[in-house]
Amino acid sequence: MAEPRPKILVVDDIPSNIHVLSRILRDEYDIYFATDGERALDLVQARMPDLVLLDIMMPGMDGYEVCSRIKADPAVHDIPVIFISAKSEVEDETRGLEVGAIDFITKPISPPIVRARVRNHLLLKRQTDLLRSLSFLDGLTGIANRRRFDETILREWRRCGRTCLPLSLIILDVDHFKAYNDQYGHQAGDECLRLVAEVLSERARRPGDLVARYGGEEFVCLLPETDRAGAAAVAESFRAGVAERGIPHQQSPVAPHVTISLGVATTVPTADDGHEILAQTADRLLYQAKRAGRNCVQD
Ligand code: GH3
Ligand code: MG
Ligand code: MG
Ligand code: MG
Repeated sequence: MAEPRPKILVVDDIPSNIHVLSRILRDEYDIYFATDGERALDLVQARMPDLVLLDIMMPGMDGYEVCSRIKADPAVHDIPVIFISAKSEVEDETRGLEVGAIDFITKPISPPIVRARVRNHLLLKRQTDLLRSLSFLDGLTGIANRRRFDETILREWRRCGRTCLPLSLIILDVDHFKAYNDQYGHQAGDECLRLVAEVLSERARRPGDLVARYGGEEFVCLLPETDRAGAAAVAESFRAGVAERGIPHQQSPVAPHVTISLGVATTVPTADDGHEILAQTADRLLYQAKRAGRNCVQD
């Protein structure tokens, strides 16, 4: 699939300046424009451009203020801003870079330089985005990693606390996985973990559900706005799904195929508790599931 064309927001109070920049860039990029700061901030939120070309001197909110506000908002602060301004003193450029711009181009502009700088910054942005997304993925299974989970549970704990809705957590662990590795080898063990991750991902389908590798052969599933019965049903579906996958495990005393044990915790977050209570409870119930003979859910 072809990559979508990058989106560039051009902000300048003088329409002819916007026109010039648009002519230089429109063959390669989708151009949006705004003639004042307020409108620019609205468009940044609504269009999520890949880059902003920003004038400084504008009536009302000036470019420095627009840039500061973009950089103060975590939802959009990664969008690179390049100032394009007739202001050319050292102090102007310094201030622009200090409020968070990635570059500073002085008017009158040179079209090839604008094109080249825009291209370079977009390339850098794409590489940064790619690295960030990889930093949240587990290298073995391709699902979310512990870092993504830690970040998400913090956010969901606060959000469900505000809305007084239950938050559920499933922790699960592959049964007798040491014996599996010993019998089939470490590579087959890795493949087994990939298959388990696949089953879990197929079965946690609500938007907002997060399946992650917690470490080793343990996985977690965070279920926002899900009560105890709902979470227990998802856990049972995980258990059945892994068993039905029928991954042979001859050494397992539980069944001739790979099985998992699961603990499920549900709570409506309060300000008094930390989110750790969820993992502690789910972990304790997982341990009980192991003691109860494995291949089962405890909630
Ligand atoms: P239980 O049913 O009580 O969970 O027994 P178990 O054998 O699964 O538990 P134990 O904690 O003793 O063993 C976990 C094993 O998981 C040991 C470790 O080598 C293996 N393991 C952890 N991470 C990986 C991995 O990324 N790949 C592979 N192949 N094995 C892993
Ligand atoms: Mg101006
Ligand atoms: Mg384990
Ligand atoms: Mg295990």
